[in-house]
Amino acid sequence: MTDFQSVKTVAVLTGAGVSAESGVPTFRGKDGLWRQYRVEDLATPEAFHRNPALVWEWYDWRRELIANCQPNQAHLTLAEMEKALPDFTLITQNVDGLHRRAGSQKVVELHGNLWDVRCVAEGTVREYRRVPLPEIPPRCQCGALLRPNVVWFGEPLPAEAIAAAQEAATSCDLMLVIGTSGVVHPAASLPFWAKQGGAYLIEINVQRTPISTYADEVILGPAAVEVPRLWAKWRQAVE
Ligand code: BV8
Repeated sequence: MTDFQSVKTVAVLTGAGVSAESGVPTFRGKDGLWRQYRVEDLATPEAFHRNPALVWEWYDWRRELIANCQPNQAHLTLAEMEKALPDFTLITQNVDGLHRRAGSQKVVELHGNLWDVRCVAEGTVREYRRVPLPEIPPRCQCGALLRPNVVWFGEPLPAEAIAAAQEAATSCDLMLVIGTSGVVHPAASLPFWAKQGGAYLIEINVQRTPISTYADEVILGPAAVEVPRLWAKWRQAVE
């Protein structure tokens, strides 16, 4: 049982499962993300170099889908927790931007955000929310290709994001791990570092994962139900 009274610093790691009830398909679930492709085949610099139009078709499809999705009770509760708790860091692997739309301010986006684009020549990043894209692949004024400002397989995570995530994971008293299959590194090692740092580890997922083997508590259920339920218990315990 969690001793909420003694919790001072909280870190949360979310994956695609936290957005599932908003209608955003997960990566490795039965519905799979897109046609017959695997995320590992499309979300790579090589795939983009080989066929930028195909990779942008995938992102255009995801952007259009996500533009019509709303944050769910899990996103909204995490935004409420950030306001209520003195030291709270939300780390996400998701690129859908739903945590910010739910009102979370301090979000460490480990894998970037699919609403931002980056010029492959100049490296400049800007928000670009048009759906569907007027041209595929989109180009910068300089004429070079634009790419989604996300981290693809084989690419390093943004230095400041991974540093902030590691700092939060190794110094927190409690880490909540919500809706991740725990297979993509280095994000998947953050719960391990939290545990190593002495944190109490709670996992919320609809099924067990490699993280379940060392979590202190595994709550099996949908995030949109279990995150609000946990926060209600937490508030009651500290009142
Ligand atoms: C790097 C952005 C080095 C793009 C993504 C062998 C072993 C270990 C590692 C590797 C290896 N070979 C290669 C690697 C490294 C590789 C990696 O980890 N590969 C894996 C596949 C083995 N990692 C990398 O390449 C990373 N970079 O290592 O760089 C480096 C260093 C210096 C210089 C050069 C290089 C980059 C990884 C980032 C890849 N980008 N996304 C985009 O999204 O468009 S990853 C992609 O997977 C998403 O970000 C996603 O978030 C992430 C993880 O997936 P999950 O979020 O966990 O989603 P998933 O569908 O898997 O699971 C959903 C979960 O939710 C399930 O558990 C399900 O049960 C649960 N669920 C479902 N519904 C609900 C629910 N839970 C609660 N409620 C519900 N309703």
